Amino acid sequence: MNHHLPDLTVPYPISSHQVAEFQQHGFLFLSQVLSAEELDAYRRVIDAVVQVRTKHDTRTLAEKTPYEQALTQCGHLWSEFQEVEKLTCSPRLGGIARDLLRAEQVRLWHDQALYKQPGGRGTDPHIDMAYWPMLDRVAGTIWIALESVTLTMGAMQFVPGSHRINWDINDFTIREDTNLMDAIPAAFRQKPVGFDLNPGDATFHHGMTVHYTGPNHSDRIRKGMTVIYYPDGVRFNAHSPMGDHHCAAGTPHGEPIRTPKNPVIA
Ligand SMILES: O=C(O)CCC(=O)C(=O)O
Repeated sequence: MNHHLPDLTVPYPISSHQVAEFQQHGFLFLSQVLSAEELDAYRRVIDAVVQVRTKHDTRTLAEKTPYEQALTQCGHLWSEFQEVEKLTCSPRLGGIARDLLRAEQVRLWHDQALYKQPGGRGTDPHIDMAYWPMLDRVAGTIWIALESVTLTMGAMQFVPGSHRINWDINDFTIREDTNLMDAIPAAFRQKPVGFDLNPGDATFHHGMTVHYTGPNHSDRIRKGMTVIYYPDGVRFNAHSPMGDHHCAAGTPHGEPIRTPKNPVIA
């Protein structure tokens, strides 16, 4: 790969109104985080690295596991591909996370490209924090549409205010329970909200927000690129079922997660 890649140093401005909206609902729509030119350059990069990661997998959709039928997941791309590092570790994306999470500084948890094949299953309702061994439940994900992503092809949907539900995130069933929507306490049952995204549009959601997608009813791959950030100082939970997560390797219980895999981004 030898693409010319735009620098993403110019900040994406976040207003105090947007911060308040994110804090209230647990997610936010962000129009044109990447310009058409920027998006085009990085979409080529992500397409290429997903191809590298998946080229030996010749299975049909039907032959894949139920999880894989929902998502082709290629994670931790930034540490393997310098071109992706320019996106994942960019001040622009990190700055959005820092501002919305009201952090002094944010660190990287990890990135992942999430492609949903034509006919692919919906992504089951879940909360991300159940997959991360963090004592402090503050982190968020930016989800960038690499092409047009409509609700009928599996755009993200969020339950407003659900980030305030006090789940026992160390309970295994929170991760495995595909009926998480039914487990939402009555006081938090709100109609999910989703967005049709143009290329370069994004959403940002809190790690405690319940979210999911419908199936990909289109004949095109639904292409999303995601990056997870957390405020510097968030501490490691060694007692989490995810306590062996390699992104926190070597961190003692209760200490801030600051490994070489978690550079300060913004
Ligand atoms: O892309 C998807 O379908 C799911 C993504 C997701 O759950 C996330 O980024 O937290």
